[in-house]
Amino acid sequence: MTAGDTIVALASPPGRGAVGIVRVSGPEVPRIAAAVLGALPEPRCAAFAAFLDASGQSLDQGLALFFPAPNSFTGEHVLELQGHGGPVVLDSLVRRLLELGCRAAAPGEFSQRAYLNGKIDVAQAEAVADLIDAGSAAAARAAVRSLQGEFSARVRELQAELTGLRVRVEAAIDFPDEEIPFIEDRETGNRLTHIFGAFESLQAAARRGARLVEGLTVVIAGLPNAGKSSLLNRLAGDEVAIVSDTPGTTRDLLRHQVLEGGIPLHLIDTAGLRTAADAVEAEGIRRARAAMTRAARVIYLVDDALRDPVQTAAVAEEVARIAAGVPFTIVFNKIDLSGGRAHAELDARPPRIHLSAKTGAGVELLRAHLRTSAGDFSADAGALSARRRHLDALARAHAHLSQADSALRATGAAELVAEDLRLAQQALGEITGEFTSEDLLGAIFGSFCIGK
Ligand SMILES: Nc1nc2c(ncn2[C@@H]2O[C@H](COP(=O)(O)OP(=O)(O)O)[C@@H](O)[C@H]2O)c(=O)[nH]1
Ligand SMILES: [Mg+2]
Repeated sequence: MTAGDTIVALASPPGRGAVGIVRVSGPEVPRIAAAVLGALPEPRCAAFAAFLDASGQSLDQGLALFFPAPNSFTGEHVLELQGHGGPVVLDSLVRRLLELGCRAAAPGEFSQRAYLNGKIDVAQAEAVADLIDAGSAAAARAAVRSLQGEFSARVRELQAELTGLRVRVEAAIDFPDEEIPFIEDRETGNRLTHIFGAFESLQAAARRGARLVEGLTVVIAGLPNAGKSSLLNRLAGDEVAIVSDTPGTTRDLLRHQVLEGGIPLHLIDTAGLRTAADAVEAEGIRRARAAMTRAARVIYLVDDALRDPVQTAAVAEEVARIAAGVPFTIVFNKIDLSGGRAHAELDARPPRIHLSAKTGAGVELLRAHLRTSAGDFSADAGALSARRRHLDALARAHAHLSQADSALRATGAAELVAEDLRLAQQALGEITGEFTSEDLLGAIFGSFCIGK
């Protein structure tokens, strides 16, 4: 249990509600409970009581719950008061608790104490925040999985396997003359291969989870006047972008978020890709290309009414230019002018969709295509809620593993292998908080809301 002060905060959202909850945590809870309730309630039993001010007058009445340390969310003594959910009533209750010696909790301080007392690790604390902020049912399920420790458990399994391997490798360093664990034997390589496999499946699950939370960036690109801004407006269901038949109208990146199948899609409309008329347009085109390389999908728009060779060449050039691994969809727009039929060729490489941004014909085909391709990772199969921070740590650990692997193959130098394995393990430890710096912890918990 942390010997510290006793903190108080409103645990329910501010504003009016049927019930408002005030949470108190810390060593002074028994004294404070006795003062505000007249007596300390039985552990873990709901007690109906009046909440008293300094002169013994009732501020409110409601339920009181006492969770003695260490069996509470924070691991400290916790008191929960459930009163009527009016801002004035709750404010006077919180002020009474401050008067009794509590301190107002900082953002995320309850979770931070839970972490310090070994109740949850950092990844689980983050999952609490992600669950509260979940924007879709799939994101919420992923957060619950991480909260229940699935993500942390898989990180720890990997840690344990790395430890086993390090023991072997370090024995080879410490007892070079002994016949025991020989670094270059097949067993070491096998274990490393096995760890790689486990690693990649965890990375994939974390990546899917991060996408559920962060959403996907879909960039709309193409030649000027192809109808990119019209398509953005159509998908947004709103006049987000200026549509004009003057080429070069859109110069800056324009962003708009929509939900498709519960996944946030960040649509980006870009400047038309052509030889720029001026410096501003050139910068717009540079930004458009940069956005394309980072996109989860690029929608490349072509004017179906203009079946000219320039356009065909431009498409081929962009397909070649785009970063490998960025999925690409070609959309043939303006079928109302060309007389084309709204349809999708999803098996083509890249997939093609024929539509009209102006009339809306075929736009549902594009929406469905975006939903399915987003669904590839949102299918929720084992997605674990994860953040950028986790993905970065996993990527660093993976890089160290690869280095260990090549050191093993190339030189068999046990010292190099050992050091990379140690660094891989340390990067993994950052996820659960084992090797996380104080500053990083402060930043993580500080981003939570008060009362959490
Ligand atoms: N007939 C027809 N015109 C369209 C369609 N989509 C866009 N346009 C027109 O094409 C011109 C350029 O559209 P805009 O969305 O500004 O293209 P951008 O330069 O790619 O952003 C405008 O005059 C639009 O009204 C479409 O599906 N059918
Ligand atoms: Mg435009």
